[in-house]
Amino acid sequence: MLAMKLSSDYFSACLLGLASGDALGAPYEGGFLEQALWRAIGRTRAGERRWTDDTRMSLDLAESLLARGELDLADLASRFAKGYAWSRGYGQGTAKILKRIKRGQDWQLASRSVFSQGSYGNGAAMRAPVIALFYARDFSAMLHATSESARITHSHPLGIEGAVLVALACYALLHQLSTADALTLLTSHCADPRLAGKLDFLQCFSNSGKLADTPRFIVGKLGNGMTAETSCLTAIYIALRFRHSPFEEMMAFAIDCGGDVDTIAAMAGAMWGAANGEKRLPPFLLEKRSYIRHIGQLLFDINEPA
Ligand code: AR6
Ligand code: MG
Repeated sequence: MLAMKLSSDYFSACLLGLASGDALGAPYEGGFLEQALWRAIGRTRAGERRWTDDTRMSLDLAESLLARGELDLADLASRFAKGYAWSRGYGQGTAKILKRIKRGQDWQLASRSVFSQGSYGNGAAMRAPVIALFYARDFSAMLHATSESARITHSHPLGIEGAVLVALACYALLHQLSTADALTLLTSHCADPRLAGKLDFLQCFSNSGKLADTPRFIVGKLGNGMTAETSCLTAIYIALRFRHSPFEEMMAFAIDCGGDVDTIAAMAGAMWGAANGEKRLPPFLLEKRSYIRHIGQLLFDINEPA
C-alpha cells in the first residue's frame, strides 16, 4: 500500500518499545500481592528489568514467522505453549489454553475450551505489532495474518478486532502517517460499534488538538482494562498523543491511567517506537535487549528485496 523507505532502526524500536512499555509498566499492574511479587522477581540477576507475557508472546510470534517464512498456526501454537511460564503473568484464559496445548491437545480444540466464543482479552492485540513489522510491505497480508494469528488464544471478534486496530496503528506510525490519516485508516477497518465509538472520540481529539485531558478523563472514555475493548483504543490514544514527546512522558501518562498498565504501555510503546526509532528510546537495563533488537533487524531484513 505504501512504498516509502523503511529503516531497520524503527523495526527494532517497535519491538524494544513494546518490551520497554511492558517492563516499565509491570511493577504497577495488579493488586498489593501482585506488586509485591513483581518487586521480588521483576529483575534478572544482572539487574535488568524483566518483561511479561506481552513480550514473550511477541517474541514467540516473531520467531515463528521468521522460522517458517509465513504464518503457520500449528508452529505458532506450539511456540506459545513452550514459551508459557506462570511467572510472566499470562491472562487466566490464555494460561489455561497454553497448558492444554502443552499437554498435547490440538490448538483448535484448546482455543475454545475456556470461552466458547473465544477470548475478548487484549492478549492478541499486545503481540499484533510483530505482524505489522513482518508484513510491513504487504497491507492485505498484514490484515489477514493479524486476524488469523489471534485465533489460537483470542477467537472472539472483539479480541480479533482489537488486534487488527493495534497492528494498523503500528503500520501507520511505521510509515509515518499523520495522526489524522492514521485515524482515517483505523476507522475504515473498524466494524464493531463499541470500538468505533471510541475511535470517534480519538477523531475529536485529533481534530481539536486538545492535549490537556487527564488520565482519569481518558480512562473514563476509553478504559484501562484487560479486554481489547477497554485497552486497545487507550493505547492508540496514548501513542498518538505522545508520538512527538519523550518516551518517559508517555510512560508516566500510561502509569497514571492505571489498570492493565503493562499491556497498555506495551502496545503504546510499540507504536511510539515505530514512529520514533531506537535513538529516542530510554537505554535502561532490559532483559534480552540485544536479542530483541536483533529480532527487529531480522523483521526488517525480510521486507528488503535482496
Ligand atoms: N467471556 C467472559 N470473560 C472473558 C472473555 C469471554 N469470552 N474473554 C475474556 N474474558 P484472557 P489475555 C475476561 O484470559 O487477553 C495478562 O496480564 C476474563 O476475565 O484471554 O491473554 C496480559 O498481559 C479473562 O480472564 O487474557 C494482559 O494484560 C480476561 O478477560 C491481560 O492479562 C482476560 O482474557 C489479558 O491477557
Ligand atoms: Mg499484561
